[in-house]
Amino acid sequence: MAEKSYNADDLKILEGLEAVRVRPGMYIGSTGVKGLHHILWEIVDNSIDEAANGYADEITVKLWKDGSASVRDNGRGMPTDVNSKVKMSGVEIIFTKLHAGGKFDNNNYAFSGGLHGVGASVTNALSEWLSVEVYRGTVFKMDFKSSYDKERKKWQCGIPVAPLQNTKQKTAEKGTFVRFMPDKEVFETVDWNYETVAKRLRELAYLNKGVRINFIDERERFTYEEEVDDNGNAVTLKIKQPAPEPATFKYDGGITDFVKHMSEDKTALYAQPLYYSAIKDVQIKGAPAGKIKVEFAFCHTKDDNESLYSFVNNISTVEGGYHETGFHNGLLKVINDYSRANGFLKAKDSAFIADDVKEGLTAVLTVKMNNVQFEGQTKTKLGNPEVKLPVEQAVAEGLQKLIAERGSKVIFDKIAQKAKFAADDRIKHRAERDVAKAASENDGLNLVGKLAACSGRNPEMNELFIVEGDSAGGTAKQARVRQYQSILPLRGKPLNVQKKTALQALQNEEIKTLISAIGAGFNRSFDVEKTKYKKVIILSDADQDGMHIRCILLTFFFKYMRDLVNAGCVYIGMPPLYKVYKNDAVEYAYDDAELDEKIKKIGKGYQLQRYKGLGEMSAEQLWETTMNPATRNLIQVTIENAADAADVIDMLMGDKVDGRKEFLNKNANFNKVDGFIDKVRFERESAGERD
Ligand code: 0RA
Repeated sequence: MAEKSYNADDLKILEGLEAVRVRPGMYIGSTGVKGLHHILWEIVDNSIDEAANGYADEITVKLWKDGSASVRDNGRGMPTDVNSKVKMSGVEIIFTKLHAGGKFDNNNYAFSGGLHGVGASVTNALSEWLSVEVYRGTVFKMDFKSSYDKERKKWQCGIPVAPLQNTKQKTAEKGTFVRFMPDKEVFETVDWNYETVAKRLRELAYLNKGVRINFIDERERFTYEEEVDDNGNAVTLKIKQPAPEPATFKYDGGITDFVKHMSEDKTALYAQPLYYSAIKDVQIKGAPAGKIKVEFAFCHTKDDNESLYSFVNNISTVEGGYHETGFHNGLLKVINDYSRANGFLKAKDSAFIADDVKEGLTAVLTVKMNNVQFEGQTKTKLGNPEVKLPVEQAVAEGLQKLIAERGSKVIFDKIAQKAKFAADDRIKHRAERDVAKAASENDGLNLVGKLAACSGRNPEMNELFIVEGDSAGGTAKQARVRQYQSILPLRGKPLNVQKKTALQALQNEEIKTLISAIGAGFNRSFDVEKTKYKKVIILSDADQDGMHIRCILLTFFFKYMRDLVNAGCVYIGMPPLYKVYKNDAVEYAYDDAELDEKIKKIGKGYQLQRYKGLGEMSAEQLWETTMNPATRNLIQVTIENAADAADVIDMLMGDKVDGRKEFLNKNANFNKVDGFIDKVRFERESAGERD
């Protein structure tokens, strides 16, 4: 791409940073762990834009010991010249003015990272400090700081310590380095999650072929063990764990490599994924005529399910949207035409429906465009209807070109054959829906002796606890408030539905019971409006088995009751890991960090109990720590967590021992539930009458 002339005069200026400090949620969604990572993505996105437009090919993200994070790229370096209107350097504008940057005039970059897109200034506003270095012949430096101005009763955030300084120190390097310390006063947690960062960086590397992305995590990590000293007192040992090795992500095959990776554990019907990319015109309502870049890669596997990862401007659109519809339409149209022309569909056969061509489809779809509208519960659904047609056209045109290529007939024959099997199966197995319906309706029959149902009939209020083990189930039954809490104890491990068909799943007793208990159907007939519980809470032990059970259940919900997850009705209960006590004083700790805090609170001579399972708790303790809405911790499951659950099972139970060890090391603290979920604490005025 030819360099466009660009300087600080092109940077647009909007409003001040206090607004961000006053209402962080407006800019970054939440101040939980998601919001925390959001301010890192803002910085990463800038470097990705620089790379996507051909100016940089290496990005390094580092998590420092002190809790700060940094992003380095080898691009052109942020503009260091002074904007003649505002008399500020480009760097200062980028970090102190909202929405500043080349992004919004669409001149400097063809397309750039969307949703995030609130700009690096938001990261600055929500950081204790931020420092920038630009390497352009010499090293330029600038520091920013946030503090509370007591006199003016106002946050001074992201204030330059001094103007951009040219240190005159010569450098052969090029690019930008940004390091910042998230503000502990803003965020509920400032604990970066290794997996979240690694997963996103890997994804970005797939989406930006050839770009090398390094990830270094230098933070110290500890685990705690209890021991009894010579005098019989409990002492807690703090044990330092090794930091993970630096990781590098670089994929010369881009999304084709992504598809290969996604189908690694599956049996592919053809070895090389199909790939195409095209640029189409698009006319978004209320915006000037524009372009949309459509890129996709896919293969078919022997799986029943579709796994489609779609992205808009590098942002994962978990909830789908019009680009996915366009993709499916294009694929369906071409496969239908091909199948008619090549005898896979006879004159008497009706055309395939989308589900038929989706079976076993493993695909990545990415679009890049301007004027994106994100919708949905988690703002991960593409809401621009105008996108559907150009995507459909790009896909149809791409597949037709691929069909015309030598050797590809074998592949399309396999796709058509697979669709035909799926269609036949669909027609034969209408029965499935009837079975599911029956399972939903015969609650009285199925549940005797298993479910301790609540007496209340208000789904808004009602909670279903799915409890690991009969004995913990018994304790939970004693602990509950009968009026609105139901207990479903699980005997052993539920069926892992990942590799099972819907019909096989329905033959499993535990699963039937679960479907009956929730009472809203199953799979395609699932209707979230009918759920008897607005909170379905998974309660398992804080160990590997417990994690496995949790993942199996999440996989089930993801696959067969996805709308229940989408509606935010699925939760993970968090039993405490420790009890710290002395005489009558009792404190519970839900993770290791909290343990330190609670030990300090109780003081010298404390005793420590580490809970190994729910079964070790009395009904009173279980109520107080895990079930009482006023005091418990619940984690609301997001669709992303549920989607990840199947991968976690593969890792835990599969034969790749190395992956498992690594995963367990990184997630040693099981109670943090795979890390990346916002913790919610519920308050309710009255907890109700207990049994
Ligand atoms: C706009 C123009 C120029 C560079 C950048 C943006 C730029 C921004 C970031 C943010 C992180 N890394 C970055 N790298 C580059 C070019 C300015 C010029 O050529 O004068």
